[in-house]
Amino acid sequence: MKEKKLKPRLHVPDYCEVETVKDEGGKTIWPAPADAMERARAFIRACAQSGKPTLLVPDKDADGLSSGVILHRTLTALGLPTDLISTHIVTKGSSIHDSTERDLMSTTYNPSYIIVLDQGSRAAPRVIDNSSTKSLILDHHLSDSFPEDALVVSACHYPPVATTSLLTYLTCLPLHPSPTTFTESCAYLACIGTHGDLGNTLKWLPPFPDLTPTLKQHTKKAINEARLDRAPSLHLPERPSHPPSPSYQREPKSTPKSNATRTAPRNSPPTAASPCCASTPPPKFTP
Ligand SMILES: [Mn+2]
Repeated sequence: MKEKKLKPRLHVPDYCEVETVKDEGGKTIWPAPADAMERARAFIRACAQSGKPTLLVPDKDADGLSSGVILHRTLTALGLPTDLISTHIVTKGSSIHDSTERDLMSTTYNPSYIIVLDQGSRAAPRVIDNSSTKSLILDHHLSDSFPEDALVVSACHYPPVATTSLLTYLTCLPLHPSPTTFTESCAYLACIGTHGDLGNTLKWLPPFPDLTPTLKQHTKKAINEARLDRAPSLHLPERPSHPPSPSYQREPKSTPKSNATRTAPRNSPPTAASPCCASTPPPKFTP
């Protein structure tokens, strides 16, 4: 009597198949408000032209590291010498808001510009205690509170919520003198970061950009292997000639294989409104 046998096949919507937020003119706002992205571009341009010490603070997972590399390549393409760009990886178990990290970032690098990527946010004092340091935050973790005096571009309220690497890629794209060259050198990073956070079943439907050529060139297999290894090919910018230490690719000894906190996010596709931003154990980089 019941329709058990005739049950229609359920359509499981893809991550991208959600209602988008529209502006007053009915135009989709994605991956973040256009004016905020323009302000970020102005920040990045000014930073590149400043000739001053710049600090990148990416999260230590595939999404964060991919974002960092995209930004590093953008800044250097716009003329900032590589020796002026440093990268700080937050100590395991700490956040950028901890006083030890704030002191480290301030005293070790004394940056004029600081760009925080994929770290999550909360209400906090300035990113570092230096009133002349300019701060930019690119993120997609759900938050309405941010450090003081920072320029914030967040994708968190604009479904399908973009990853930070995708947000960074789309923010940087118009800045490049040669968009084709930029796409060739950075689109795969947006793919690695995005698959790292959202899983490898993502269909890349609009408003996500069509990165079919990139996914054909690098293959989903290569991209997924890279993100599962926490992007071992993503050398941090300041040490491009040094391959990651073996510990970068190994599970920490204390992490059992069945650890649910690690495996669950991989098997449970996140929703567009609530992206998976599961943190993974940090790579062993010493800045
Ligand atoms: Mn992320």
